[in-house]
Amino acid sequence: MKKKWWHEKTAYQIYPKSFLDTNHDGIGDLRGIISKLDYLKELGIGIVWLSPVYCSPLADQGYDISDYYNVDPRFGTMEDLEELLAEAKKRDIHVVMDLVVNHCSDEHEWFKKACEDPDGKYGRYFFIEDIKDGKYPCNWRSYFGGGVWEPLPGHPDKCYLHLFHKKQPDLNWENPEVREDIYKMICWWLEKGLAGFRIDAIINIKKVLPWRDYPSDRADGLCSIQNMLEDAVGIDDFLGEMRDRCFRVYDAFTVGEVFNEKEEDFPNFISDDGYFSTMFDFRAACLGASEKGWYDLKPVTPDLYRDACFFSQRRAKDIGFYSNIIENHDEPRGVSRYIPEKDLNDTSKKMLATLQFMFKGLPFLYQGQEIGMENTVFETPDQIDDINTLDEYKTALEAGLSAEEALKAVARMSRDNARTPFQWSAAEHAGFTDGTPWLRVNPNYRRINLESQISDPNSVFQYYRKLTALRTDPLYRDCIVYGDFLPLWEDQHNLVAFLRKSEHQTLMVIANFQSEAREISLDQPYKKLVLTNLLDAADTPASEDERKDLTLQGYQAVILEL
Ligand code: TEU
Ligand code: CA
Repeated sequence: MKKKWWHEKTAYQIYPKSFLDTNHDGIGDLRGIISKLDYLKELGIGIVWLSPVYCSPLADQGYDISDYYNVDPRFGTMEDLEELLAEAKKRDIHVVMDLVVNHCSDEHEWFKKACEDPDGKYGRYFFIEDIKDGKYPCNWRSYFGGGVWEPLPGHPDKCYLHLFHKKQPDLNWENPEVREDIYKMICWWLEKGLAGFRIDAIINIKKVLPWRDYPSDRADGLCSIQNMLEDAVGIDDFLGEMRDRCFRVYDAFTVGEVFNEKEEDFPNFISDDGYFSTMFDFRAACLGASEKGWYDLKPVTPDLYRDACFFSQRRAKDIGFYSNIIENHDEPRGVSRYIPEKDLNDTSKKMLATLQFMFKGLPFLYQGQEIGMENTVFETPDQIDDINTLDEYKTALEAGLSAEEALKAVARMSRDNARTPFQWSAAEHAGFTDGTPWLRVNPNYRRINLESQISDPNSVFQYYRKLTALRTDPLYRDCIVYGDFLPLWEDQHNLVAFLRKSEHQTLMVIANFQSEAREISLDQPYKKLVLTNLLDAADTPASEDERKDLTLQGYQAVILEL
């Protein structure tokens, strides 16, 4: 694996709508982000990914783009964005934006023209078909519920394809003109000084053609899109072309949002000559998922969590770098998902953070993770904003759950958990806005907020700062960034332990993923306690015995130099 400038960085995802509002409209904006660049620098961030700020009706919060070349006025102006890029550059922060090209918005010019003339040039930008005898071309279920076909506005005998929401018509990648327009747009942004892109939902660009049905898997008679993804062949041509025409020319940094790639394809995605620089590791995020829907989610145990992370560590090996996450804007808060509620505290939060930073790969924080933000509470269904959650709520009701049960079930997984405004302070609306926030602030903001953590040396925030600093510390950098991953004691219950090993150094990471203390005996006394999440155990003990026979408290994590 060739070394790259970005390997040593820590990355951070901003969900602009919920980051910081500066003009009282209750919606986060680019000026808010600019004002917090120093904060991100202080946290040790070197790469920032902005979720979409392009013009959009916000049906899916910006993942439905109506103009790829402009900033939505709700987020600011193109001048604001240019200023953000320039100010970030001054601080050695590389900015990447979201590349959403599986689909656009139904309010995009292309789609409007397609509706005007389905047989013309722009009709071929989408997948438009005839409705024959009242039947749609195939029985796939959209990710956000219902079928993937929708009657084409103005043409009741025709329909168009949308794998996501009906306001997100899929772009036809088979059409070379579409690809040319997309590449032109990508290069235009890279020319502007963007470091690269996070690439949305990209596995979906290749469809199985001609359209075909698969056996239905729910009472609605439809089938999961998963079926067609397994059958689809030929995505490599598209991804290779995009890399060669765009990313390679500008030496761009790219991170793919890739679910469900085929095992044999993995090296093509993130090896030295891969389609992307890196891709997210979603293996833990997918744990417990059920074909039936969120209401049927299976619990995630510490052992399952470990096994998922270790699987990915082994798989990436020397091939390339995964981007490691514990959450993002599509997931509940990682601390609420992976730690039992009764054990959710600063120590357990720091334990998860330690693991994320000590696995091989690029650590990707999601806004608010660094202060230990938790899932929010939903008292009534009308507090749900997210289209995905609303659909899952409906699915749960249809499956026979009571309204109360359904709400409880979807609350665990709701994407809104991650989308509540950033908790800057204990002031009204958590200091996010002095207007009315677009989404209700998590009621726990007086307990969990940045302001109180900045001044507290033992806070979750200050612990994250230690982790980002460790990653660039000349004493450990080489081992943490490039050291081999070697799993330990996988037969043990509720224990996540491994070595990171470079030519000159071995670090041992042990996380006691349970509330009970546990004893661990090493073969040799370790040399140095590099970091622990326990407040009163920060110094390396003098006695050899204490450095050989360890007692780890509940949720204690240690990084030891051997
Ligand atoms: O997500 C792609 C995706 O596959 C999601 O449907 C994901 O499985 C789901 O959100 C989990 O709950 C990307 C974006 O990250 C997401 O925010 C968008 O809604 C989606 O694409 C459509 O653009
Ligand atoms: Ca605003």
